[in-house]
Amino acid sequence: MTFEFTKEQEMLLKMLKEFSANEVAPLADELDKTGRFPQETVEKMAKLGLMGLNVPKEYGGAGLSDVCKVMAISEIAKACASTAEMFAVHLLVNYIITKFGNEEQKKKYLGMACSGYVGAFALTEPNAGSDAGSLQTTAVADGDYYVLNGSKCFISNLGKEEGAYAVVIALTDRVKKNHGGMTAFLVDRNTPGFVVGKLEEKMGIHGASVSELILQDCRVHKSTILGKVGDGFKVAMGGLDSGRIGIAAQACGEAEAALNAAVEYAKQRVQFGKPIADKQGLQFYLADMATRVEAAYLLTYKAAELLDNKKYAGKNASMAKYYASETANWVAAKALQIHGGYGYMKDYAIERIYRDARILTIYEGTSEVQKTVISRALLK
Ligand code: COS
Repeated sequence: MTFEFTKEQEMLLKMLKEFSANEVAPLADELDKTGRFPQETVEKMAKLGLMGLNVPKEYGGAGLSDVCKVMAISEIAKACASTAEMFAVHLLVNYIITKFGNEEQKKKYLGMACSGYVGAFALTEPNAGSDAGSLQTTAVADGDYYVLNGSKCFISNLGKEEGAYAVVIALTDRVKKNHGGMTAFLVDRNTPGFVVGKLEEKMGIHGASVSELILQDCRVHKSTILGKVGDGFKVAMGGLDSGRIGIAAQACGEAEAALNAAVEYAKQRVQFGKPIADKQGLQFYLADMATRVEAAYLLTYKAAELLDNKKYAGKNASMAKYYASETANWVAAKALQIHGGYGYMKDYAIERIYRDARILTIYEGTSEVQKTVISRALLK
């Protein structure tokens, strides 16, 4: 184990910091206010190779590790949570296609991913959130085709125009139902019957597109199956082992942004004749915040390294996601407190960071689901 980045990773970090500062941060406030999707950023990220960061080189990607993924998502998240959310979900879909896709699927979809076509992951349904095993969308075989019917909700990276393809989990066997009866499909957005429904209005991450997906007699060829028939739950859960590390990285970046904002504010805000940073009570807040941020990063990098070394990473991914997302919320709340009344106003970035952080303990598995995964791994 090493706590140092390699020379190549240091170069990547430098590029990421410049890109985040020059291209991502300047849009954060505007995306929050307008709720528009940052398409121009996606295109710039594709040119830099970021949209294919975790795609193997033979499919046109950068072929970088999960550790590099953590670096990339957290750097973007420091500048803009909405952009980081788009990126984290896109890299999750890349991971699923790389791990479970056949040659033809990899060539087509990973190629699209690298050139900036954003991917979506459609698991959640109105009655299947934490209990992902109870989904009801069906895929009925009809010769060489399957006909998909059902409705998915809260699907990230699916919006008015964005979201070119989605990994859709559906029931192919209603008798086996639950886990063994599910299959994953890789569905093009332009397939008839693939209908993007209501675009959600959210508390935070306004620039990230989150929509309903309605499948109405959506007929897909059997060649769209990802992995094997009946493996859908494993595809989803296996994908989330990596996806949760991505959200943990996003949480680390957002937590660090909140900490940095608090440090800056505490140094320049004068009360009782001195900067408020002189108050020991406040210094102790900052010390606790910084310690938790550091711990969140270490957990996240550890989980990523396990995945890179092809070891079981599910428990550590859940630990990282649980701790980092709770930390981002705790640190953002403390940072807002340090800003006092100004922190509650939209003039300061901490107001947005605080709202953006709230989703982190919920999506890609709530904190309670992460604790279930961790405790099951301990007790099995
Ligand atoms: N990788 C591969 N397979 C896995 C797996 C993983 N990480 N996790 C579970 N499985 C397999 C299990 O081994 C089991 O296989 P067998 O039936 O062959 O034994 C099967 O999947 C069912 O697992 P389990 O019994 O743990 O399923 P549960 O229904 O109890 O669900 C939780 C477990 C709650 C952990 C799961 O439903 C979950 O993660 N829910 C949250 C979903 C989520 O994150 N949604 C967000 C979507 S993106 S915003």
